[in-house]
Amino acid sequence: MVRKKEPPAKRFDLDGADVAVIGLGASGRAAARLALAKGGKVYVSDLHADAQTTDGGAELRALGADVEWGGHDIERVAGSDLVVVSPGIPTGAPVLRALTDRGLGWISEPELAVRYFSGQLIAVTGTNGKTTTSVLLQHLMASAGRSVSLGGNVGGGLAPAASDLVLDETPAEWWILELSSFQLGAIDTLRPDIGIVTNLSPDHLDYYDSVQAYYADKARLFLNADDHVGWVLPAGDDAVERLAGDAPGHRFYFCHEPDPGSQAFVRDSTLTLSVDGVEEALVRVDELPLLGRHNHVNALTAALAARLAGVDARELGVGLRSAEPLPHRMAPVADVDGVLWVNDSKATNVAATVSALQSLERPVVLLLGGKDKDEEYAPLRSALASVRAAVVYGAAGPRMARELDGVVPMIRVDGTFADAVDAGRAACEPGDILLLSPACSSFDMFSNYEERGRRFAELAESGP
Ligand code: UMA
Repeated sequence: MVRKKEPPAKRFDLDGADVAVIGLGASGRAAARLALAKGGKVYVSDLHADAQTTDGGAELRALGADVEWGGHDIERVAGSDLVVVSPGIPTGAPVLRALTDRGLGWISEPELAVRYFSGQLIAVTGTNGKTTTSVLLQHLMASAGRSVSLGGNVGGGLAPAASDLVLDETPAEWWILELSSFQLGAIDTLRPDIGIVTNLSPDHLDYYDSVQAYYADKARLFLNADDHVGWVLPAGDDAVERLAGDAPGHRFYFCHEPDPGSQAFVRDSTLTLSVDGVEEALVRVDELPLLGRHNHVNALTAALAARLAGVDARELGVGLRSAEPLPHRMAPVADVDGVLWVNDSKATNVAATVSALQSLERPVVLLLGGKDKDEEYAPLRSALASVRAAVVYGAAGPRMARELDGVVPMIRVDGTFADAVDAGRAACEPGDILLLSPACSSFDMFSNYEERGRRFAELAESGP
């Protein structure tokens, strides 16, 4: 359905070129491996020198890279033919400021990867639901027999960085890349054949100066748009429409309610597509193995994109019935004395928690807290109205307690994560859901949201 783009006019030859890679995380390591494989003379550096960093560095050294940890040689970086920057490095970091001051630019790792890919690209961005949508889309295409690989910002060990896909022995015909705003902020030639925006709301305000700056990076998805691109967008979302502006391409819309302008919706409790003006019923929502209304929307999004990629309605029905929930995203982890424990630790911002709460029909006791990312908590107020009790904990606890005062019975816990979970357990009645959907990142108590989610599941098993 979506026509293939013209081959790129410009080739990118790294043979003998000086390539600087900033950061020795998953992204930097993948970029360095790819640049080495393409004949580049690679210098990789990282500000830190912890064991994970030095182990990664040693691997790259063995492959022929020049590796430095504990700092960046700014002159060397500035003198390189190409600089590839890891997404977690703020543009205000001294090494990037030094490049900016010299009028020099850099690219992100997925931009490097797509320069060596001539197949069809599906790019997935948005504030929430990116990973669920991307993984489900891969499942729908793979189960329909398409040659497809998933990579990018996915994380959690579920998929590699984009550059690793280039080095696959048998390259896939289709790539699905999940792209964060940080990665999109430094693209240059990347142009999707199908581009998806799941939704848009404020996030990463600990990194960006303003919501506008975050949206501006997201908007770069549309940078190289042409008439061949199929855009998959939420219906009636003004912020997303502003992001897309007047970008060329065909727009297709998804929406939970049947909306006259949308091509994917729920009608009579059934996920339905209407791409060519003929309605195609895919699967009843109660047959979908993913919990919650927002997951129905993620499924509509993925199904619409797969349909544009040529998967037919029958194949989509089969794929949707065999989908599996992702870990840490509305994942039921235990049923303890009639209380369903649901791990939504990946909800690291307010919008994700609001959407989790809106998607559940049973009474909820909510665990809320973590590292404060300077987001406003007020948008939680109306969603909290239906909650039996909220336990607020962690570094964000005091501000949450202040900003949400009087909205919901609130239990303030100043102790450990286990203390917070115990308080939540005690507040539940049989039939309730104990929901970890904390609206904050985990870094005040854990190294990442996965560790937080695993701890929650362990506490369900171990009892009070
Ligand atoms: N560093 C420097 N100099 C600096 C600052 C940092 O060298 O001035 C170093 C750090 O010491 C660290 C590295 O740079 O070693 C930074 O790595 P990174 O934070 O970019 O992380 P990676 O391990 O490379 O993983 C990144 C994505 N992480 C982030 O965007 C924060 C991963 O997304 C992604 O899977 C991976 O690239 C491959 O594409 C994870 C994520 O949390 C899942 N993403 C955020 C999200 O989804 O909300 C955006």
